[in-house]
Amino acid sequence: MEFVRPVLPSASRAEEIGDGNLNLIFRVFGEDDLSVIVKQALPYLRIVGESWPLTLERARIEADALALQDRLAPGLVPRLFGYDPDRKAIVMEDLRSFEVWRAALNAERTYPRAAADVGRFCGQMFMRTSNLLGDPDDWKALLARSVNPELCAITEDLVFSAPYIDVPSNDVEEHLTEEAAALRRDGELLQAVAALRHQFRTRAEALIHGDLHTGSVMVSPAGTRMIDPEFAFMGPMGFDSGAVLGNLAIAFIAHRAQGHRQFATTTARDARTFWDTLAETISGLWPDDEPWRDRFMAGLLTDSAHYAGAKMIRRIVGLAHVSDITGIADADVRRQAQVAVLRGGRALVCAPEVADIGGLWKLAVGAP
Ligand code: SR1
Ligand code: MG
Repeated sequence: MEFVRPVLPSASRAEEIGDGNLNLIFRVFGEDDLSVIVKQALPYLRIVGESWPLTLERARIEADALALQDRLAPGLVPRLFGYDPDRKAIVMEDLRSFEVWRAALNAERTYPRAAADVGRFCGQMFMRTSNLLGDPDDWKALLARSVNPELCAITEDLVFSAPYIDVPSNDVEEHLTEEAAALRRDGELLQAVAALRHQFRTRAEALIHGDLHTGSVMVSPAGTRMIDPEFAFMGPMGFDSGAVLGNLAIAFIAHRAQGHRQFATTTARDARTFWDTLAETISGLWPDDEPWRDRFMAGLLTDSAHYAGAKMIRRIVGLAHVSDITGIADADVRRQAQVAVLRGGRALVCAPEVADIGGLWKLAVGAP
């Protein structure tokens, strides 16, 4: 409690509130209904246990990323109040009046600002941490201090490798045994995913969030905040935009399977709004002396499609699943949604190129 006192002098009580995959999360209360969040890294992966050790350095990486995001995309991340290097703990703003976007989507609650805010966040971070703007020496310094090998290794494994091999860490529902085996035999898909993994490892385009699924976005009527940037590193921009689009496609497919047609349409609209706002933000920041903006955007769209596909597949046959799908109680309906997510994911990963956001969405969700 002591290390929270400089930020919240009346701190008196802590409550564990997190059920995340990696860390411990506490809400610390003080007087007058004031509170802060403390996020503490454990020396292992929480979802697996002590058998999967993990660097505590991720807390420092997250604190650094939060500070930079707050400067470059103001108002779109929680305020960082402090970082305790001994306890590997971050003290930050309590977003008590917000909810997790994935939970809101599951419950069919609409937040009109969310998709545009996430698009603006991505556009600002992509451009302002790319070497298209600013001092090239600063960019190289950012590259050097943002190396995040252990967390990247988790993504390389859980997104680009494990779902395509038969390993015990995969969590595959029995009714999907055949579909999972078919993925492992699909030569075209295996080649495309291997190329994507290589690109993820080698394309240092910008400081990406690294885990920007709908569970990493907090929403409220008044604003939106991106949380949990512990996977941040200098990587391909399309990995973040693909995460957003892939997770919205999962939400769409889950609602469509359950007969919630109207809300499914809302998630389709969110996907378009996200992309349009991202494109507008990039356009607004694009330097006048770089005559290849359209070419850049076309490449980003195709990359986003590929990464979206990989993110969809990993949530069905990999280790960590998503409540959009696991929350479907009827096994037949759940299976129908799971198969559609796998099909959409494959179509995206294997697409040679994508012409526009409408084309990406059609590949992702198939017949409307
Ligand atoms: C084992 S950690 C599983 C996943 O949780 C995080 O949110 C990342 O998506 C990671 O891959
Ligand atoms: Mg996370």
